[in-house]
Amino acid sequence: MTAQTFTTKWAKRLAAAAVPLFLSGCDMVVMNPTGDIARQQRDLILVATGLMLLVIVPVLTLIVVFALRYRKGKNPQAYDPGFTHSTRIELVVWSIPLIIIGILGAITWVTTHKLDPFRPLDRISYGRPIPAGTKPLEIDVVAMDWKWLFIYPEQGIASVNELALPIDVPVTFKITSTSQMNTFYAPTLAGMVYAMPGMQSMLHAVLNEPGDTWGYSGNYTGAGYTDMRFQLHGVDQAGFDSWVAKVKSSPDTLNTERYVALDVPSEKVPVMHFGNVPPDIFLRAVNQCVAPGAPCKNDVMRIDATKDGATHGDMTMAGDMANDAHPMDAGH
Ligand SMILES: [Cu+2]
Repeated sequence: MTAQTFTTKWAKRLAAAAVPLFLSGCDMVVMNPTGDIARQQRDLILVATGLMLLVIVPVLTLIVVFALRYRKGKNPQAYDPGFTHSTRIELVVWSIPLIIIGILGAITWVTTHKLDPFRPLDRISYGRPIPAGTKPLEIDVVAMDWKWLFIYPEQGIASVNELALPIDVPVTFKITSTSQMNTFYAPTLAGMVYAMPGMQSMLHAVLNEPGDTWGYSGNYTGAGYTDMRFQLHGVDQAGFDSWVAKVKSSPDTLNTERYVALDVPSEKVPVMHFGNVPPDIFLRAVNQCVAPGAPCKNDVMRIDATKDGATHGDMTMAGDMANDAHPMDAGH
């Protein structure tokens, strides 16, 4: 095989391998968000990438330019073996990266706090502040092996592997897991937030456009992981009300026995609706005491604290975390 045909062959192979990259452009959900938080995260990705390209593009271009311009025999008068220092070059190679790092650092600092999942929203979307008196919708998320349980405490309903969100309504997700560490991730809505057993993490987000998409766990958790996905329905208020009514009409109740049975590892779980949910089920899920006889972690901790005679105060795990000035870090 000649060098020529070898190169051509590999060029063709590379081109063929690149085709799916372009075709897959239509489901790059991270780049096509429908929620304000995910949109700001997308913009952050674009700005950070753009700033880094300010270094990468000139460097890659200069590699080629230097190779062509200073190659042997091309430009003999430019050959300067005594060269050691140029203040101009030093200024350029130090100042530009420092400026870029400064800008990146400032943007990262601001957005890290602004897009903190624990921080309540201050707008519905760009230029649309949250109307005074708006109460966010609370949805409690429980990651199980291998399905997602969504509890709507105000509506008294729950669903499995199906999440309906009214558009332009701020949502407060309270998130936990029953056995493994998962991440709650709806790419069009917002970034990933850890779901951990015995703990509660949080996410404030809002969906701005109607439509059906999906979410999953960003953490691999074993056999049933691949099908541990949920449908995400973005609907208007009327659509949400009728969805709630539909779920409410289900005769199934998420009582203790039902919850314990649901928590048993299972795969490819279909969508389920529960028309009735005990109000304390999520608090018990976080404290891992839904099963009859299981001691609640918050109670155990309180008793332990009293036994020591220590003055730890009230160490409720789920109770007041939402209002904590220093909530447990969501990302670690
Ligand atoms: Cu943790």
